[in-house]
Amino acid sequence: MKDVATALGRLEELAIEVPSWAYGNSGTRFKVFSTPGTPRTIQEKLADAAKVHELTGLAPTVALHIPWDKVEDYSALREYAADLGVELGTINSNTFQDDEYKFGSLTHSDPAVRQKAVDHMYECLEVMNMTGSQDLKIWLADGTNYPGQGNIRARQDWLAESLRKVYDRLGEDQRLVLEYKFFEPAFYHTDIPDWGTSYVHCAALGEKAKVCLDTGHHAPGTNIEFIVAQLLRLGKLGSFDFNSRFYADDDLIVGAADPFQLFRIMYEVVRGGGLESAAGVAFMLDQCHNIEGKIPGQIRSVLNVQEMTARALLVDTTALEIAQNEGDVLTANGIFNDAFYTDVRPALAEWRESRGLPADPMTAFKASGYQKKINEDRVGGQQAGWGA
Ligand code: PSV
Ligand code: MN
Repeated sequence: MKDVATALGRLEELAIEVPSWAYGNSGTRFKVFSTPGTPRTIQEKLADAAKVHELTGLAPTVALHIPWDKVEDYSALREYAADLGVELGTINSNTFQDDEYKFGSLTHSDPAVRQKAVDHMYECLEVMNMTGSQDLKIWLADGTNYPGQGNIRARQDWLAESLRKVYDRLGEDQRLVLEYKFFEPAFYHTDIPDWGTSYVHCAALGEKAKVCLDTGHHAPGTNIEFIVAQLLRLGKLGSFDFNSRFYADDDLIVGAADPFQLFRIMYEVVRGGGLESAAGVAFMLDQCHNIEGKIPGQIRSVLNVQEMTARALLVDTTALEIAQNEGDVLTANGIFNDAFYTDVRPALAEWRESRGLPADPMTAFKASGYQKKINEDRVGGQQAGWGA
């Protein structure tokens, strides 16, 4: 195995973007529980996100969702974030909550609806110009529920046409990241169901279009690390939306359901050069905290990504390659697993302390009194939720 200190040295390169919506209330179609201290405004969401960064040193940027986080003055919001010690990150578009989008947005058969969705993307690009954000994330709820309901072939053409309009407006340093999901809210067919479809559109668009891989958007049993390896190989892995799932798009804490899967994904990231900034892979969370504390939920999430990255960095790649080339199946498997089973938590605690961070950010959050303070301060008003 590689030396722990050398491996941890590379962790400096890891930054994980947190989503503004993780700090708001969320739930299932059965119930949304409200929680004391939940932010009422984007400014309060940013304050909570800044706390996560302050205690972990891992989350310097915050993704916004438009229109959920719409404000009058984005330059002021940018400064507000900077004063808190964070920056505004990816702008997530939203073409799934307007009545006109019932049968699709960028893929709708009606050109007027497609144009409305394109105009929303233009609005997001303008927001990006003011926030200094690099990425426009597009996830579409588009699809159909019944065979025959829509022209699945024509919808691909409309999608390509709409995406082209958006792509052509990107600024020099801006990118479009296209997220795929094989089901929900449409159940018969989804217009961007898989990485291949996303890749096909991104390849046609050009260099500034990349694939967004949301770890919750695959069928059970899908080998996600293979997709990571392939997209890195093609230079098309733009970003991750990290979360974890037992059944579907559960949006649970990344690494909670299957830490070994997260380790395997991070191993492919490391191997494919995805940790290096030149690779341009943005690591983001896309999660909801329905029953657990939201801020500690986010702290635990970024720590999980860091921990599995640290373990991935421990893999003795030289020995592994030799075993692989010799066809020594069990030695290769053993080398891989040795890294996964290594407890890096004490080394990570030391690593944090050496950087002036709390050894245990979860305990530090509890001791900080921050939750008590926001519970007392944030009384009245409308708590933020999925849609506000
Ligand atoms: C859709 O399930 C998704 O993963 C997209 O990224 C959305 O923007 C996000 O969830 C909303 O939570
Ligand atoms: Mn997502």
